[in-house]
Amino acid sequence: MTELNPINDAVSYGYEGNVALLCINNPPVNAMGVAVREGIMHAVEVINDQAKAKVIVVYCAGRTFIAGADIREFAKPPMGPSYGEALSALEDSALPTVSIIHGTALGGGFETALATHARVGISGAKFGLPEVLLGIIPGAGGTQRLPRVTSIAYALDIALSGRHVSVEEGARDGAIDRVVDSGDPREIAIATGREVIEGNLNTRRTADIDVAADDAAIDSALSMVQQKNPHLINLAECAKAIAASTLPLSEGLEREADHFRVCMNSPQRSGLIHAFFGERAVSNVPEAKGETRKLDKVGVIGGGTMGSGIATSCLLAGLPVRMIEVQQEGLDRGVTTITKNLDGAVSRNKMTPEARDKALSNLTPSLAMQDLDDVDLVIEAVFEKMDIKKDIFTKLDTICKPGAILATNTSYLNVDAIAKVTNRPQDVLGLHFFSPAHVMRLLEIVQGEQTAPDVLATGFDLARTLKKVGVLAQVCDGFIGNRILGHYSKVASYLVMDGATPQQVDAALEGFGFAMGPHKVGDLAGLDIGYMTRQRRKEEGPDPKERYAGALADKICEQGWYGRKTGKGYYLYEGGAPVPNPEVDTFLDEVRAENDITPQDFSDQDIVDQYMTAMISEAARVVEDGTAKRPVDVDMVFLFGYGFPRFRGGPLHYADTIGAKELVTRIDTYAQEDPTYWQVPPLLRKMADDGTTFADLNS
Ligand code: 3H9
Repeated sequence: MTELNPINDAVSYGYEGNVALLCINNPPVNAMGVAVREGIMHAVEVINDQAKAKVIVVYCAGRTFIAGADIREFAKPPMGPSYGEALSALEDSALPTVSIIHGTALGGGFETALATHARVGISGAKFGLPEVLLGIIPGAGGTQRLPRVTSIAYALDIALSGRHVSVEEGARDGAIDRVVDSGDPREIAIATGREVIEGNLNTRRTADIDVAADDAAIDSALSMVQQKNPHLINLAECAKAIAASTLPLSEGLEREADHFRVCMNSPQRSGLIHAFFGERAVSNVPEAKGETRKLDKVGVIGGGTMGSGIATSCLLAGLPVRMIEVQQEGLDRGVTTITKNLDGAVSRNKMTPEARDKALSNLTPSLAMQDLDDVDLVIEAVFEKMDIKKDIFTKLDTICKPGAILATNTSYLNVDAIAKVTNRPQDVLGLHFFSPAHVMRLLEIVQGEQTAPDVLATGFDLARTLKKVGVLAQVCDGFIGNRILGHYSKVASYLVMDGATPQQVDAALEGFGFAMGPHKVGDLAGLDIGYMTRQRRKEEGPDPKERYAGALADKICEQGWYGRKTGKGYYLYEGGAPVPNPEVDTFLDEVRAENDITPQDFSDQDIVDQYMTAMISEAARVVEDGTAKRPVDVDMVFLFGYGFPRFRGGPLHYADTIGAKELVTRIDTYAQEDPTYWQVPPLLRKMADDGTTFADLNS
């Protein structure tokens, strides 16, 4: 095999007869950083100058073709040649250029392929323009060159969805010129080069292709993005850039650059990129690494919504599940729910009917807890009552084999108190799933006082197996997410008691970007859960100085109205869209009268500011006392478990956009009305004093 000559650390070139090879090798994903851009430019120049070849074939080493621009460079000042300069070198090369796609050619990677004169995909490879998912648009010619080789309508579909497309589909639509069977990218590069020389594969400059205008497709894309994602500015910018592809390429590229700049400068870009790296950062902790225990068979205790969702999630990942219930009726209900969940996956084309049948054959329902004697992991998902949980863990301690991991899915209760009833507290941890557990991607991995390191690492291993985002949390009432929720949800109640309506609070927060306001979420989750928690806290003796937030919700629950499942809550559910429940107004009048409250006016901005400041305050305390390891862990909990708008990056990323000083000023102002609830977290005060940010604490 001919040795390649390095241009720099990332790019090398060489010859196989008349075929010039241009190899990119920039692990792990061949991101197109400055060295790759520089290397491509120089290699194309050298190969053309040496005049030894008849074609240049670009391929990548490692697991994938170029997976995109190096996103980490976005935060730095521009360096080296631009993307446009590097890609023009390939497009304007006198020798024909061809790219060989394996793995995933994404963003700037696919744009590189579009700038070459032909594209060959290795079967199984994917391509796409996922830039919109990062808050930007394709900025290296993708909006101009993809319509040239396909059409405006197709380019809109690919660039606005960000979806990964099989090269087989691309070959049908013109994005890919040829698909070849699997093989080594270098061998395929050599064979493809020879095909070009022999005239068996046509090449042509993408820039020379004209684009047919399609105003109808552009108009419909613009109205679709406005309707579906009104918050995201980059989608419309992307559609407008694609509309410019009917211009000569150089003019179209200028338009693309203008639209790209708008997005690069937007806080949405920073929020979405924080989310991209944050999703990966949460498992980049020592606790997630190291030895793990075997995880071949799982037991789930409880066939309710939660237990069935957890079991579904495990079955979807190919894990055999033994599900335990105390009565046949509950067990049957659990099996029915799991079957429905899996049927739903089939109808959404997420799995085949055969895969569903195989998953169901992996489920063993049982009424005997003794049947958990051979599982590697048990996840208890029963009623939130400490006595019941203690009883179950006492039994598990005698039933389960040595080394089996015993997990509780409790949302609030003390994992250490549960672990203490066993003789193996080192094998116990919390695995807190979010409902519906087979859909929601968050898994809080709760470390008990005595949880063994390999048990914790196995928790992260489970998250990976279930394709979830595992976040480490320490024991406290509610862990990371529910503890913060418990704090800021009071503000939603105070705002309503003090003059806003539940609908106004919901609308203001939906305007901020939440898919649903807190009252709609409460109705959906079931108001009885919060009611029970408040009753429990009343028994434990609440802080007498703290203003009671549950007065209105209690009145609603006392009617037996628990939200959607009973047809009534803050809203009425009588088919169609929810409408405000008029009786809530009466309860609200009563609550205000009982508490001597004169209602005031709140603007939507007041509502968002108070709600977000409360969320950030408790989140700061959670970071300060170590319940969450870093601010980014809190952010990911909220993105993946609580419907926090992804484009805002998470509560603490958002906090940095406001600044600690302003947050402290706000809290001090709110505290004039209610000094018990509104207190400046010491961490926030310190950050305001020394001018630091939550981002500083992540690094
Ligand atoms: C773009 O191209 C803009 C252009 O239009 C030009 C504008 C001028 N940069 O996900 P993984 C890291 S925008 C830097 O775990 P997988 C990642 O953080 C870009 N780093 O692997 C991780 O690091 P660590 C458009 C990147 O096999 C490691 O690589 N492209 C980048 O599960 C492994 O990643 C995209 O949006 C990057 N672009 O999935 C594609 N990508 O080990 C983004 C990854 O330290 N990437 N890293 O945690 C992906 O979707 C997935 O990484 C991919 C591999 C599917 C490629």
